[in-house]
Amino acid sequence: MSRTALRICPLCEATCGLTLTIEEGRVTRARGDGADVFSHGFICPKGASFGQLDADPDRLRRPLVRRGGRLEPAGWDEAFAAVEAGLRPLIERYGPQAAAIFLGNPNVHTMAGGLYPPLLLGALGTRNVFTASTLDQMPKHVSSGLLFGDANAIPVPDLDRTDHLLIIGANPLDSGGSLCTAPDFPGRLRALRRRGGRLTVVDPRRTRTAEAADRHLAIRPGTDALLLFAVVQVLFAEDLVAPGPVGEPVTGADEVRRLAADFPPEAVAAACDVPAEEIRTLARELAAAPRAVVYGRIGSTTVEFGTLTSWLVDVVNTLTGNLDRPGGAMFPLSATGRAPRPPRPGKGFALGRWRSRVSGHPEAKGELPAAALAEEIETPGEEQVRALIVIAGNPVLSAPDGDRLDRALAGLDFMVSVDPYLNETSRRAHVVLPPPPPSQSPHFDFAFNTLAVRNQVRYSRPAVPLDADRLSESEILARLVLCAGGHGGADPAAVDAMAIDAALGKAVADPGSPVYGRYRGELAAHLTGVGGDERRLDMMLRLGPYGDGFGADPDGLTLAKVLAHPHGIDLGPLRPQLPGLLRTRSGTVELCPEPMAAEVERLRRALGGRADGLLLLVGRRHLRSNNSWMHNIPALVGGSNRCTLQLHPEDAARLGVADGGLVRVKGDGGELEAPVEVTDAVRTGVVSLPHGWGHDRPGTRMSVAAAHAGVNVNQLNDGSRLDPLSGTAVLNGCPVQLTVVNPPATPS
Ligand SMILES: Nc1nc2c(c(=O)[nH]1)N[C@H]1C(S)=C(S)[C@@H](COP(=O)(O)OP(=O)(O)OC[C@H]3O[C@@H](n4cnc5c(=O)[nH]c(N)nc54)[C@H](O)[C@@H]3O)O[C@H]1N2
Ligand SMILES: Nc1nc2c(c(=O)[nH]1)N[C@H]1C(S)=C(S)[C@@H](COP(=O)(O)OP(=O)(O)OC[C@H]3O[C@@H](n4cnc5c(=O)[nH]c(N)nc54)[C@H](O)[C@@H]3O)O[C@H]1N2
Ligand code: SF4
Ligand SMILES: [Mo]
Repeated sequence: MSRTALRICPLCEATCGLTLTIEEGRVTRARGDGADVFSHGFICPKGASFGQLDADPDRLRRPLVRRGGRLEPAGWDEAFAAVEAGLRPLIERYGPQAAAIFLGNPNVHTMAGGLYPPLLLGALGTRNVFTASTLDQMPKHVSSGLLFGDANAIPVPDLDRTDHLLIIGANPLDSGGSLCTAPDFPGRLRALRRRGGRLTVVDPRRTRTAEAADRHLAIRPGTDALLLFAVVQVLFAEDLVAPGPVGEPVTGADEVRRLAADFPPEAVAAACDVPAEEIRTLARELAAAPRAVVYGRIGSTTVEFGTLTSWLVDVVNTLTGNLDRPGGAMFPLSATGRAPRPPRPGKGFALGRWRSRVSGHPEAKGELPAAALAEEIETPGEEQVRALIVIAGNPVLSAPDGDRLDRALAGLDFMVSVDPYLNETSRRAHVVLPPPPPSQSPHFDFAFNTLAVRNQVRYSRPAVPLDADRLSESEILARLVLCAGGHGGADPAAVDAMAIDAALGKAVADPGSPVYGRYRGELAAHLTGVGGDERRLDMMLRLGPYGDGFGADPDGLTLAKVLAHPHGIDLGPLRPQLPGLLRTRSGTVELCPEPMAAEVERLRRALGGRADGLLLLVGRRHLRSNNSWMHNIPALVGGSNRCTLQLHPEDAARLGVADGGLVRVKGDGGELEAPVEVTDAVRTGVVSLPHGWGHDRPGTRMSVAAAHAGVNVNQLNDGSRLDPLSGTAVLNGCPVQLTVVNPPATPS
């Protein structure tokens, strides 16, 4: 007997709707859901491998608990008892800072990850909060915090309506798009060009996205802030700034003009290795296009000037009149987000409210740099980190200097991992709590709906019933919250009940809320859903911008209504959100925030350029991979080795190495050996090695990945280079030296 079930794909930010074929409780096929209101049937090879990923025999089924040094299968009650017994005495003896948390990328891809980590942080009361964001998009949060007063107000390119898209350091044809949720990115870019629009890609590599563009600028890594400043300079110098950009209150444009004066195209061309005339043309085209937008991703954030570059992206969008305008950079309005309110000054965004203990790194958005986790564990003293909770993270491979972090983890008094795999990080845990596979989990995109190029809402219930010996990830995390607070024996439903009570309490006290003045107990009684997580979703939908307001708008959204539309509900194209969205103290878009002005000094020093001769390392992503955890699926790792060092033919000739030869790569933090792939897809002076590989540590249980181990690029990085305002690790544009181990792999 076979049946089908709908499921939103959790494997990348595109959030495609899938139709799963299910036979005897197993997913045997995954297709794109042609009726999905957002993805219209699109699917990629990762989504098509959903069944294999889901049924991977190496996925853990039962918790593991360390006994006498060995991780052994255990029951759930025993595992949670071990967590409480491991965690609580350390917190009681050494205080809340003794516990740290690391939240990895899949937390933004699971429903539980969107609901419980804030409660866990509350229960722990620690400032030692580390996430994948400081290996990724934190610079964008900081620039949004400074510009708009809200670190989560990230404008996305209005892909379907723009006439000119400038992509900086993103390769959505392989990544699926990021901080821009757009299923079928390739189709949307084709549509842009079909309607006469232009696509420019700035990337040191000729990526598949660059190949699909009208123009590709192979910039020198790490210099995009200079290029964007030159664009700004041209906009002002040639009087191309849109009159009254956005028509909304913007302050600080004159200061930006003064800062940009030092960066005309001729001054930055050599450092960027992009001709001045190209930069000038770019600025003119952006200004001339009826609707244009600049969009930056990993190559614009995990770099030396990440926050500055992220800021300049939106400065250009603002100065060309494209901020908050159809076809420009717009703010999505998610169904579980905050309902719009009338404009008024906000509290603004504060940076560095506290600092890390060892190196004094400033916090950003309540987080400390992931690159500083190892030293916080290693360095003795008051408030040393002794216990660590890792949820859906593999920092031993994803963060700088994994060997050091690996040793640090081994020295912890207690560590728990919530992870389906025994991998490079979870192997160090004292307790591993495995969530169920995606087919047995519900799905709602709390994070990506706030970044989607079209407003819509979709929810998937589990496609397959939860196995009797498993717990949902929501229950696992709720029980962790209880353990962290020393209430391990309590009913996990109490965690959701408390969260609902607190949120409704706030809503009924808010004069702007549709439930103002009502009784929260009465509202809670109206909530539907099979578990606490679904009831919380119902509440968020009903209080959200399209919600029924618990009866105030009978046509509004509820969980029941969303469930009645299994292919989703389209909520229309993005709509302008300014000035109501602003939370700055001035109530304006603060175009020249003080910390940015200070960063410009640092940028000016970079104009001199760096000592040449060194090669600069950048990363890359492959359509069939996803960070560190999809290398255990035969269908996704088959074919030739993908963990190769790409090198331009001229550099290869200079070094005397041929395709397939072996080189030793030396970075600030260490060295490794990798096979060379000679290709003119990377520019001269640049080499590229992907991340997420290096599956050769003992004690893991990922048999396929171990047979395709590759090397860990982050071993080249000692983690000392950070974008200072955001604490984000510099993962791109790092200098490396190559020596040839095995020169020409001449075919014999
Ligand atoms: N050099 C270099 N390094 C990089 C990057 C780069 O471009 N270059 N990119 C950075 C970026 S953008 C990111 S986001 C980070 C990612 O860094 P991490 O989040 O640390 O790494 P992932 O490889 O995504 O690991 C995800 C973990 O979650 C587990 N997992 C998978 N599904 C689930 C689930 O449903 N529930 C739970 N609880 N766990 C699950 C996996 O088994 C794995 O252990 O890496 C960063 N590191
Ligand atoms: N298939 C696949 N999809 C993924 C992932 C994956 O690992 N595999 N990871 C997911 C995650 S966690 C994220 S955050 C997103 C990331 O999504 P993207 O940012 O689109 O992904 P990347 O392919 O890393 O693209 C970054 C590009 O920046 C370029 N670059 C490097 N340095 C510089 C520089 O200094 N300047 C400029 N202009 N460009 C530079 C690189 O050559 C690369 O092409 O992808 C997500 N989707
Ligand atoms: S593009 Fe992303 S969301 Fe869509 S099927 Fe592929 S992995 Fe899944
Ligand atoms: Mo990421």
